[in-house]
Order: sequence, then C-alpha cells, then structure tokens
Amino acid sequence: MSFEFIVVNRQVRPHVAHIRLNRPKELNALNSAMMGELTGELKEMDRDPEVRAVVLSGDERAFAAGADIREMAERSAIDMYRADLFSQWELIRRMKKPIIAAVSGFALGGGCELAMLCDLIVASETARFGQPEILIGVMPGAGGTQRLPRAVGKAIAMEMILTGTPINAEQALAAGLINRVVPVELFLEEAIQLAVKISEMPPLAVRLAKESVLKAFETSLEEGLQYERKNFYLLFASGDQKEGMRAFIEKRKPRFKGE
Ligand code: CO8
Repeated sequence: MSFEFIVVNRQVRPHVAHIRLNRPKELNALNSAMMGELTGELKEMDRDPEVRAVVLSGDERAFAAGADIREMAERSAIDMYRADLFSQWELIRRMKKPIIAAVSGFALGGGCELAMLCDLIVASETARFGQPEILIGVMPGAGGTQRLPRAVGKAIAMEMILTGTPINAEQALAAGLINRVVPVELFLEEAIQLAVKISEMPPLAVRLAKESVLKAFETSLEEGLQYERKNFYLLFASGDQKEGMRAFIEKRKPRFKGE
C-alpha cells in the first residue's frame, strides 16, 4: 500500500508496527485524507495477527499541530455534520491492540486528542500538549473536554482549554497525562521499546486488559468489576494462560502464542 500522508512500517520490530504522520511542512496538521489513511491502516493492523502493538508518531518538530485549520475554516455546521469526520476518530477508539503515541514537539488540538486516544504516551523533552481551539473561536471536538480532565484533573484541564495555554513535557508527566519523558533523540526508540515489551506479553490478555482499563472510564465501579471478572475468567480458556502458569511453576520463560 502506498500512502500520501503517513509512513507505515508493519514490522519495525517483530510484532511491532510503526505509523508516522507525514505532513512535516504543515506540522502534521490532520486533514481528512490523512485521518482516512491512518484509520484505514490501523484497522488493517488490528486484523493482522503479526501486529501486537502499534507506535504512532510524528516527527521531532510536531506530533500533530491539530486538525487542518485551512480545511475547516470555511465549512458550515451542516458541512461539518455531513462530513462526519468523527467516525474516523471512533475507529481509533475501537482499536483492540495497544497504541503507543511517541510525541515530540507540538501535540495541539486534535493532535493532543489523538495522543490521548492512544493507550500510552512517550514524550520527548520538547513536547508541548495543548488544546488551543479557544484561540481560533471553537473548542475541542475530538474528546479533549472529556479525556483531558480524566487524565490531568479539572483544574489543569480547565486552564488549558479555557486559555489555550499548553503544558510542557515535565508538566504533562507530573499531571499524569504521559508515561515518560526522554531526550528528543530517544523518544521514538523509547516508544518502540515499550511496544516491544507489550508485544512480548500474551496478546489476548493484553487485549482484554486494555478493554477493562478503558471500561474504568465509562462505568460504575460495580459494573467495571463485573466486566473485569468476566475477562479474567475468559482468559482461562486461552492456551497462553496454561502456558504462562505452567512456565512459572516449571521455572522457565513462557512462550505465548496468542491463542
Ligand atoms: N492546520 C493547518 N495548518 C497548520 C496547522 C493547523 N492546525 N498548524 C500549523 N500549520 C501550518 C502553518 O499554517 C504553516 O504553514 P505555512 O508555512 O504554509 O504558513 C506551517 O504549518 C508551520 O506553522 P507555523 O509557521 O505557524 O510554525 P510556528 O513554529 O511559528 O508555530 C504553532 C507553530 C504554534 C503550532 C502554530 O502553527 C499554531 O498555532 N498552529 C495551530 C495550532 C492550533 O490551533 N491547533 C488546533 C486546531 S483546531 C483542532 O485541532 C480541532 C480538533 C477537533 C477535531 C477535528 C475533527 C475534524
């Protein structure tokens, strides 16, 4: 497959795929064609048994500086409604495999929202996370008002969203938005290493654990605990559960097959 706005490596390491957003001159502003390529490829990767974890990055200067303002500027509410761009974002939300965002430079507006749709975030020291939509007359539209407060709390989220002021990588780490901060030359490799570590885990358990953690943001504790328990029971139907527990008892390394 050839793409115009993304660069894809299905096997940057065994079982680890990498997608790089590739509109460097526009700071990886997310136009609908790029989102189409990204979500189409993610869907394929979700189906590909060889892929167990995905790393999503931009380049050093920008993860993504938001949705493409030029594409949106003259649209009417009805144009926006008809274009139904958010169905693309929904596809990312429904990804079963873990996605690790590798963020350097700007992660603004839709770029910050895209990073927050991922399951883990590795950032370079230069990363800036922000929801500056208010500065151009709108507000976050791809989950920012919901995921940001869940990640960093009300106080920081309100300030970021109502003033458009971004936070830097250290602030994002302290606030709990991201997993780690590394020097800029290491951000991609660090994200890949994290993906490798996850790809070595039993894939069914990874998938059900991801689903269960995400459930924590959507249900009551009671329902979430029920959901977790069912997924826990379900894993006893997998070969990897038998292999993992037997390997522990036999004091050897497990060989997980994703079955
Ligand atoms: N859209 C389109 N083009 C952009 C965007 C963008 N979001 N961001 C940067 N660019 C372009 C610039 O226009 C410029 O192009 P050109 O060279 O042709 O003039 C090029 O990228 C480089 O940018 P700058 O010259 O501005 O670079 P600076 O280093 O001076 O500034 C900034 C970098 C601070 C990141 C600045 O570019 C900026 O403020 N960008 C806009 C950030 C922003 O407002 N993002 C939010 C957009 S709205 C949004 O994301 C809503 C999401 C809702 C969901 C969407 C579903 C469809």
